[in-house]
Amino acid sequence: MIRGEIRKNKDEKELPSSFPETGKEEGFSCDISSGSTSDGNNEKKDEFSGAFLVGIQDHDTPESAVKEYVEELSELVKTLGVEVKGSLVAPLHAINPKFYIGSGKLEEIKSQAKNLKCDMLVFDCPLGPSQQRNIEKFCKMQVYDRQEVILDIFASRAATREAVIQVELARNRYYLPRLAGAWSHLSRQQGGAIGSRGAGEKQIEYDRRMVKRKIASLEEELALVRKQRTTQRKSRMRGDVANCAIIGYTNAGKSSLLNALTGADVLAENKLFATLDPTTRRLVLPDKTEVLLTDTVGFVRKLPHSLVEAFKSTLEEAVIADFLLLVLDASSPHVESHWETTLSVLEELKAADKKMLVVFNKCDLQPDRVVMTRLRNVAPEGVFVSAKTREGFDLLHTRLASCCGTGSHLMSLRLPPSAGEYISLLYSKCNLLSQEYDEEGYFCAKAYIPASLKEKFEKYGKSPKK
Ligand SMILES: Nc1nc2c(ncn2[C@@H]2O[C@H](COP(=O)(O)OP(=O)(O)OP(=O)(O)O)[C@@H](O)[C@H]2O)c(=O)[nH]1
Ligand SMILES: [Mg+2]
Repeated sequence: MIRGEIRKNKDEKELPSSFPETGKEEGFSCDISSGSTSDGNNEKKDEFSGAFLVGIQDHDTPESAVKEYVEELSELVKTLGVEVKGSLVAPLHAINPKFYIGSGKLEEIKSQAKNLKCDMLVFDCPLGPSQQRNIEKFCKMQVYDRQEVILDIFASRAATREAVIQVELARNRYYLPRLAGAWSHLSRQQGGAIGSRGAGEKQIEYDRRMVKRKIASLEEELALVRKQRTTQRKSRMRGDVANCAIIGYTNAGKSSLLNALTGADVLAENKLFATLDPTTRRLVLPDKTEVLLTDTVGFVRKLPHSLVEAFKSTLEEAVIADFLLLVLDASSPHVESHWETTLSVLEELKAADKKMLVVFNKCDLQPDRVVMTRLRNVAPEGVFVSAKTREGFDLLHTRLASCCGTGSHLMSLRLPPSAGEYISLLYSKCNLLSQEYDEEGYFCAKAYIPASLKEKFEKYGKSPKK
């Protein structure tokens, strides 16, 4: 693991013995500490005894939003298996190139974290490689930023070859600029004349070359896997059936909805990023319209760009779908901001103007009528469902059918005995309401025909019998 290697080398460094004295700065703390960790992935459970979180309050972000971000960061850290013992919000007037935040605030963070026996500091902002190193030296504890936490969660979730390569690629890209700090102690130990290159410097260059080579080979491997995915996708797209991507914030219930609608058995858990790989299942709606539903990776605020890049082919499921089913967790107090984030990730993927069916899930967990009315006002076209109780599924089916085209069409047909292929299509793909053979041996039927087949059947259409 690259991080481990960097850590190992970093730990050999001498750490400064004195710290700058600075005054306290304003700020506030939010109470997100928790005595327990999520029962999800325990990758880091044994590595760290506790995490201290640092939220960032800049001019543009309201206090309530900062608190929400810290709460979410807490969920992410707990997903890693690390207990969150405390947090603090640091004000940010201007970015301090050395520590990102002011050194006085950092002193306060260090002391609070030490008192709570934390050995992991997690910043809710992207830290530059040297800022991360400087904070580690200053606080004498391991420092993570939100991106690295998300990368680690993805790494622990990746199961298929494609997901493993994608995550490894993102992690290598993240750590490449961070290699410098790992060996700088060797350069310092060597001293050496100006112009000569220390052992540390040579080692960094060697490591950089290795990581770059690794990135190149991962990119090659990913290109191969993607080719296979594209072939599978093409065969899926060639059919008459509409493609719908289920998208939304992580933990909104996308996989649960796919399972409840289609009887699939996709892993649905109370964990962030339970799904990394897209799964496609066929759904036959009550009017016999068929639709292919694809479950996708969840979105989150500040999704690391390296991950968006690496997961592009997975995320592209949303781009290539005929329409999107946007799942929102109606029971979350942050449902509106999750919606905004989802839209901004879609914008990044250039899929924001796709036809979209908004679905509020987990309605069984939202007893507050006021909240429901507010959501109804925000999204009058939204469908309110529960993947658990199947409440709202009738309307969801109808809306899905209408997204698949103009829905299905009621047609009266008269098919000659030679049109056997069409008759079997009527049985298999349409909702047959009535059928009879007339005196000339023609098959007369009244049926709901899916939009995708309407044109095909039109030549046998006749005006409905009175
Ligand atoms: N009560 C209730 N719980 C639900 C409902 N839908 C999903 N859940 C629960 O919410 C949690 C997350 O569900 P998932 O289906 O894994 O969510 P997801 O959107 O696929 O999550 P990621 O794959 O992590 O992005 C699980 O514990 C589900 O059992 C619902 O309608 N009602
Ligand atoms: Mg899922």
